[in-house]
Amino acid sequence: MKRLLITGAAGGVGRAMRPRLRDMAQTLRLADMLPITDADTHEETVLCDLNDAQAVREMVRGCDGILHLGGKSTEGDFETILEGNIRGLYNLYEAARAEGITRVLFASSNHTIGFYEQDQRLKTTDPMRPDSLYGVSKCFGEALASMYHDKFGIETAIVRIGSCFETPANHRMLSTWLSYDDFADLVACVFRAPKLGCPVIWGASANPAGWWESVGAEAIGWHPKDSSEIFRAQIEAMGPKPPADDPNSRYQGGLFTVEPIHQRQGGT
Ligand code: NAI
Ligand code: 15L
Repeated sequence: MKRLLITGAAGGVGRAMRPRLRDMAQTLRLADMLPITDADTHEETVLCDLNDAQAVREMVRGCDGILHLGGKSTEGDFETILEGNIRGLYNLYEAARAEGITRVLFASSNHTIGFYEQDQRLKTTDPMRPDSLYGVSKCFGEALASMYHDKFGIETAIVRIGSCFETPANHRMLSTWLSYDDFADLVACVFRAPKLGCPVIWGASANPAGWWESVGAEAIGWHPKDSSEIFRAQIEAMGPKPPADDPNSRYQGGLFTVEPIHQRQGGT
């Protein structure tokens, strides 16, 4: 691939992906609303707010694929989510359509299904049960990706990421953890597959404590290798698992299920 666009490249996952995706493309185009000042020679940077349609069009121009990580990544007020995750995603797909880009990896989230309880085992075809406005925005994103596939043939890997961090941080993440290496392998499989379609993929490592049926990515050759179990002793040493009625033990989405509806401070 000549040029791979990474949106949200200033964020945690974006920073972790940059070195791991070094050989995915001749050039990595790193985009974010925050400046990135440490670009390497094979990288170029673009400052872009996803809410700005014209800027998004320029951001995607000349790219061969899009790893879409940008947007509000936790619960927030509706306007912020509207700008980054709803209008922002619409702007991204419209720009991709106009510029002839046909493959995207969309970083969706486990918060599309966060109100399922932790003793439930889910398939990607189970109905959504979002736990937050953030989760609802990812449901919108999944629907938008599906429509752009059916109507315009743009292929998207809809990856419902669990918890993509260096290490799991609590008991819940022993079930949801996605290692950076497994995610980078998935990105490679998505952009190298001869045919992708628009699958929903559980973005989790091979965690024995996992809740999600591993479907959707076998066809493109992705088999996660890491396991959260190597961190179990460390997590258990931090303290006991919260009681069964604690949201972090009861619901797959954990504490997002008890987030209030936030109001934007200081007007719009
Ligand atoms: P992050 O919050 O560290 O990074 C997101 C980046 O998007 C930030 O650099 C931010 O400046 C940028 N951004 C936010 N609004 C924007 C806008 N309107 N225009 C342009 N850029 C904007 O999040 P992280 O952890 O790196 O996650 C990356 C993606 O993966 C996000 O879409 C998140 O929702 C999704 N995800 C992450 C999970 C995780 O465990 N890290 C779990 C599930 C989903
Ligand atoms: C997400 O969707 C968030 O982006 C991330 O910050 C974590 O909260 C993750 O889910 C999680 O559920 O652990």
